[in-house]
Amino acid sequence: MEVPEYRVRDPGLASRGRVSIEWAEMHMPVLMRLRRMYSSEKPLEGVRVGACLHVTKETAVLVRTLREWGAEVYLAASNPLSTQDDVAAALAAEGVHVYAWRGMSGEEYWWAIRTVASARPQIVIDDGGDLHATLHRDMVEVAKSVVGGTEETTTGVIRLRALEREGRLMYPVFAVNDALTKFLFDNRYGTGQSTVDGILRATNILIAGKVAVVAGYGWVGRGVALRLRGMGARVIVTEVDPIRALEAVMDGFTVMSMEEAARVGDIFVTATGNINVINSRHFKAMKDGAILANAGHFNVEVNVRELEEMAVEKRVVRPNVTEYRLPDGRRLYLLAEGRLVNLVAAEGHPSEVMDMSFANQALAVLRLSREGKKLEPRVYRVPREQDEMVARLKLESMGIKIDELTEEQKKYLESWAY
Ligand code: XFA
Repeated sequence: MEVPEYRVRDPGLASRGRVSIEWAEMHMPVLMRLRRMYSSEKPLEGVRVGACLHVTKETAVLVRTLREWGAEVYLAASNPLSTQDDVAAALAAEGVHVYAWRGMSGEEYWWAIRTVASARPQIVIDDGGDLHATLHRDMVEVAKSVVGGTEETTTGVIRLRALEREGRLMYPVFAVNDALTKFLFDNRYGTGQSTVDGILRATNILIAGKVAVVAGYGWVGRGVALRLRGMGARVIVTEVDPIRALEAVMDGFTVMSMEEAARVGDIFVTATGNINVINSRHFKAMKDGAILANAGHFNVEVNVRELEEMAVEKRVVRPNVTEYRLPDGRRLYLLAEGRLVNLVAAEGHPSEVMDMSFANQALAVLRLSREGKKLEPRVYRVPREQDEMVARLKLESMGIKIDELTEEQKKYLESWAY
């Protein structure tokens, strides 16, 4: 197979992409600090890194860091629609082997992943597990020479744990997703903010004084509820788990069933990870003008099919806002067709949270290059020290100093440990 140096939409977009990457660098201080810390050592000299990631300005900051450390990087898109074409062009112009453009076909998507795999990477970074799966399914000879890998998402980690259980995992993988400095921050603060951002960009409404209903009080729900409250909404939380519901009450939110909340809410945000959370029973009870947005699982939390069936009329009133008129004349407004409002109507996670995810990625890659050969083919959590290092560097970047235990305090704690 003829392997091109790179394949992108339009190499002419490179200069715009460079400016965009520099903007992300300004807001990713941990990754930039790590880049400088190991740049003279060149710890990845001669290492081929194969990556399957959303090709965004933030990913570019990670890729530039790995290259600064000496790596040769091969990069495929981890989703056919998430590529920022100007960023891809900038990376190609810098010598990254990038195979990604927005709107790739399914066939092109898998071609790009196979192309990255056929470069025989020693280290593999993935977001969603498609590159790991391709290596294990179709390119076993290449997988044999992989020293180790990382995985960015929950879905990918689940797929890798299944491989591990079946005894088929061929190299050690760090589950970057499970790092505290990753999932606690991107779900709560990344999705929390970008969801509100998406609602604002789509609707341009005033949040203050509105009754907002947040379905689900997991990390995403907590973040969304916190931010909506911060902007002056009266926030109602709905939950199925009694412990989480109680937490929401004690955090000062009003808790009730969706049945009740449906009658009083102005804005509804789903963040449960489940299906059919808002359905025809609720549509029947909602106020004229109610706004519906999803921050949870793809497009299944709001039952769009039932809304379509109930409606007598439907029209797009603004980008990402669809009005559904019900038989009694009430109008409901669905944002982003029920898909993830923070991706469709805003820009996903802010760079500052990707900073911590990708600092964990970079440190996991460094760890694999040093100790990968000694590790069993298992799924590993990132070590606590790494998590703490990322948090410390983030604090330092913000100019925040924290206390340290004295020797006396350490002894005191240890003496009570038994
Ligand atoms: C696109 C990401 C997905 C972009 C890219 C361009 C724009 C907006 C699709 C993505 C993920 Cl599925 O990036 C977002 Cl204009 N991200 C991650 C992200 N989010 N994820 C919110 O931002 C986390 C997640 C999601 C959606 C976990 C599980 C399921 C779905 C990659 C990225 N984001 C930063 C983009 N800043 C411009 O680099």
